[in-house]
Order: sequence, then C-alpha cells, then structure tokens
Amino acid sequence: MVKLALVLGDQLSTHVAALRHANKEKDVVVMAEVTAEATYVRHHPKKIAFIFAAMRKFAMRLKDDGWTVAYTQLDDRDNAGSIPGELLRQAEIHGADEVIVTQPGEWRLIQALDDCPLTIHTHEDDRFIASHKDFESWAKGRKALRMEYFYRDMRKKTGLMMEDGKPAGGDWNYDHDNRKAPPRDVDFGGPMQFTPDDVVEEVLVLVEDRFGDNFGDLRPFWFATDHGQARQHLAYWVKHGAPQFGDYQDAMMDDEPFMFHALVGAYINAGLLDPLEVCRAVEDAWRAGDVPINAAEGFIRQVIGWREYVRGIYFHEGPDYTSRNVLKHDRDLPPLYWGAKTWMNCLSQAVGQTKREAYAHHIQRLMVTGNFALMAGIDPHQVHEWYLEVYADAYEWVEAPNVIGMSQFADGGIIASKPYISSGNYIDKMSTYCKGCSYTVRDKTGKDACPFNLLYWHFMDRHRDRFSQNPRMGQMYATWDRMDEGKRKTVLAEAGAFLEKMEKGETV
Ligand code: FAD
Ligand code: DLZ
Ligand code: SF4
Repeated sequence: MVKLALVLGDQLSTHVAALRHANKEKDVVVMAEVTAEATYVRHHPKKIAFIFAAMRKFAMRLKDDGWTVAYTQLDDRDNAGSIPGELLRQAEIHGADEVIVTQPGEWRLIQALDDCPLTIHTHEDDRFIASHKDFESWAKGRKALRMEYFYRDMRKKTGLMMEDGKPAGGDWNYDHDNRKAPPRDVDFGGPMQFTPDDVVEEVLVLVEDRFGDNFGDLRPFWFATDHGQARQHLAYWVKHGAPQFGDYQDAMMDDEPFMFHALVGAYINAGLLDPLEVCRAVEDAWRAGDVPINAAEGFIRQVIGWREYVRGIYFHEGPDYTSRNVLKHDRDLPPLYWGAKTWMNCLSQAVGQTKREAYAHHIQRLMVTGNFALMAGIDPHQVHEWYLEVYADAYEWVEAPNVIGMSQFADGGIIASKPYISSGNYIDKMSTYCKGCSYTVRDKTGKDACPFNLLYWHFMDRHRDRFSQNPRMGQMYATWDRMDEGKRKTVLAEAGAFLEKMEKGETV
C-alpha cells in the first residue's frame, strides 16, 4: 500500500530519514506550507519567505529526481492548515494510512504527530553527528554536562582536525586567540547575496500579503534558497571570510551586521547544507594553509560541538524546558526589542540589524540582547519566543537551549556554569558601539551612566543567595562588597529607577 513520506520545512535534504525509508516508485512525499507552522510564533517575514522558497525549490528537485510530491501552498483552497491536517487530507487523496516521518525538531510538533490518527513511523533525524543514544550515553552519570568534553568526543568521532588520534596543533581549543577587538574595517564582501528568481518572488508577494505586519523587513531578500546557492555561499565565505573568522569572532561594529561570520546557520538547520560538509570545507582550507588554526578549530567547534550539544540538551531535558525560570524573572520584554527607540546604541544596533536581516551573530545575541534581558529580569519565556521569532536560523531544538540555558540561566545552570552577564566594559572592549551611544560607558552612576553598569550590580545583588558561592563569581561579589555603602545604594537606586522607567514604557 502507498505510504506518505513527510518532509518538513527544515528537513530539506535528499538523504533525510523519511526519504531514505520511502519507496520512490510508489510512495508520495508530502510537503505543506501551513498556517500552524507559519504562525505558532510571529516569525520574521524573511524567515518565512526563506523556508517557503526553499521548500518549493526542494519539491521541484524531488520531482525532477522521480519522486511523486504532493505539495500544498499556503494559499491553496483546500489547505488543511496544519501538518497533521495535511497528512490526513493527503492520506485520503492517495489511499494511504501510514506515514514515514523524520522526527521533528520541536516537542510541539512531535506531540501533534503523536496525536494524529494515522499510523506514523518516526525515524530519528540522523543529519546530526551525535544520535540521541550517543548523547544519552555521554550524559549518563555525569555531574555536569559541559560542552567542552562532549566536543572532544565529536572531534574523535568525526576525525576533524585530528592527527594520530590527537588534536591538530596540540590543543583542543584555540579560543584564547579568538577575542580580538574590532578591526578598523571589515574587508570581507560577504555574505554572498542572491537576486530573487521567479519562485522566490512569488513567495515574497505571498509573505508580504500574509505576514507583512510581523516584525522584520522582508526586502531586500537575498538569501540562498537551494542547495546549489548555499554551496556557492559557503565556498565564498571559506575563501574570503573564514581566514579572519576566528580573530574577530566576538567583535561587534556599528553598521557591520555580519563581520566575518559564515551565515550558514539558517542553511544548515533547514537542510540546504550538511554540517559535516561545511566542516570539511573549513578543514580543507586549513590544511591548504588558507585558514589559520584558531579560525578553523573555532568554527568546527561551533558546529560539531555547540550545535550538536544544544540539540542533545533539548531532547535530554524534555518538553518542559522552555517554561523553566529558576531566577523567577517576570518583567515583560520591553518595546525596544521590537524596534522602539532606545538610547542604548548596542541594543539599537543589534535589534536594528535583526529587523533588517533576521540575523545577529553569536556575541550580539549573547552579550547584547541576551545580557540585557537577563540583567533586567525579563521573563525568559518571552525572551525565548522573541529569539524563536526573529532569527532565520531559529528552531526550538537549537534556539531554546541557547536562550533558556546559555543566555538566561533559566535552567539553573545545565548549560552555563555561571550567568553570561557583563557591564558596559565588555561591550566597549569588543565593539564600536559605546562611542556612538547617548550613555557613557565609563560612568558607573549618574544620569549618563551606562545601564549595563547599573543592571550588572542589580542582578548580582538580587541573586546573591544563588550565586555568591559560585567559585567563578566570588571575585565579583568581593568587589561589590568592598564598594562604599553609599555608592552601592546609589547604584541599586539608579538601576531600580531605570527598570521602573522601562516598565512604564518610557524610552530608555
Ligand atoms: P557562525 O558564527 O559563523 O558559526 C558557525 C555555525 O556554528 C553556526 O551557523 C551554527 O550552526 C553553529 N553554532 C555556533 N554557535 C552555536 C550555538 N551556540 N548553538 C548552536 N549552533 C551554534 N543558533 C541557531 O542556529 N539557531 C538559533 O535559534 C540560535 N539562537 C541563539 C540564541 C542565543 C541567545 C544565542 C546566544 C545563540 C543562538 N544561536 C542560535 C547560536 C549562534 O548565535 C548562531 O548559530 C549563529 O549566530 C549563526 O550565525 P552564523 O551562521 O553566521 O554562525
Ligand atoms: C518554521 C516553519 C514555517 C514558518 N513554516 C513551515 C511550513 O509551512 N511547513 C513546514 O513543513 N515547516 C515549516 N516550518 C518549519 C517547522 O516549524 C519545523 O519543522 C518545526 O518547527 C520543527 O523544527
Ligand atoms: Fe551599550 Fe552602555 Fe555601550 Fe551604550 S554605553 S553602547 S548602553 S554598553
């Protein structure tokens, strides 16, 4: 009997498990643009357009390869509106009652498929290096699930940058070379940008019409939307961007949204690039002497280390992960995250480029938008939804551990051994933002004082019970305690006034 093979919008790989387990001669591939997926959060229009365009092109490719594909567009009259609804409709049309599925990357959709009355055969998504079983056996019996040790196993497993069973160059990690302050200018002309073709243009018109009110600029739209374009983009970055990726990985500059970053997250996560293919391209460039070891190792660590590790944590921790809030933060996300005016140049830059490009790089996400939300005590679930909405590479399996865990410490320290907070000093060192800011980064108190300076101590003070015994924070508590009592009172009062102003919706 004919079976359906489901391919979701982030499963656009020819070797995805559902396709490998289906029979090209008689089974039907189901792909569907559905309201449920497009609206469970208000995704950035660029993200929706990217996914729909890539889905349409992938469906064409599968048809060219000889598959029968039942593709439903968002505005098709009979569109059932959800993935299970579309499966039921296609099952009826094709006389099928079994569906082959690659496990989705969100508990929400896993649950929805579990509730579907058809017979569902779910296969693990094996486009990852570590299977669920691999992660579980690594995690078993460990007191702390730290990424660094997991990463070493991934290096051994893949053989990436390994020489005679040892890490190339002698060290596992070259991050000490990856923290340079911003360069004078960014001489990398990337990322590669693609002019919309007819397929993309049709999607842009649809998205403009249906999701034009969502936060974010749809045009200009320049993303790669098929495997060939994504590979061209990768090759261009490896040649021109990767050599300086390591040095300036943490640096941030006004009006430089991309720096030397690879912008491959959206493509890898949707299936347009394979993580190992990407890493091998970087490894080859390093072996050829074109990319220095700190850049190559740093990049490969992000992909086979962090990316695999956060996925492991998401499935290890279970469906309640996104509602954790150990610090009991409950403030609303302020309007500045949706582009309202702010005097803080760092936030204005990070949010502004997020609106334009559906992109910010790691340090902007962690040390600007994330750092501020954490110190200001914003409800982590609202922070989580914001990140899931605004970035083109955001799917819950990767976004939630980064936000709930790494950035907001809402999981109590499963991912981070201490909260990622910093005063304005760090941002000043790593960016050009403070020079053009209305606040003064050197001022610790007073009307021009950088809010990061005030909120840093406010956070430390209000969470003293939890963190004062943390060996990595003792020094900072000692500094706080040494401060003159009057000054401490002023800092806390000014931080409180700032938060009150923010809560009232005034421009901060
Ligand atoms: P590069 O800086 O060039 O890095 C290369 C690749 O390494 C990335 O494409 C990605 O595949 C991988 N990578 C790097 N860091 C991480 C990480 N911490 N977790 C997982 N993969 C990583 N990444 C997402 O893919 N989706 C998200 O929704 C997402 N949300 C984040 C939220 C917060 C608060 C933080 C701090 C990080 C988040 N990240 C997320 C991780 C990281 O910021 C992005 O992967 C990266 O910025 C994507 O841009 P790039 O492709 O230019 O990456
Ligand atoms: C993100 C997304 C969007 C916006 N739209 C669709 C869609 O219409 N159809 C589809 O199959 N997938 C879409 N996706 C990706 C899914 O939300 C994603 O597969 C799940 O969140 C699991 O990661
Ligand atoms: Fe951000 Fe403070 Fe620097 Fe302004 S002074 S850009 S608020 S860190």
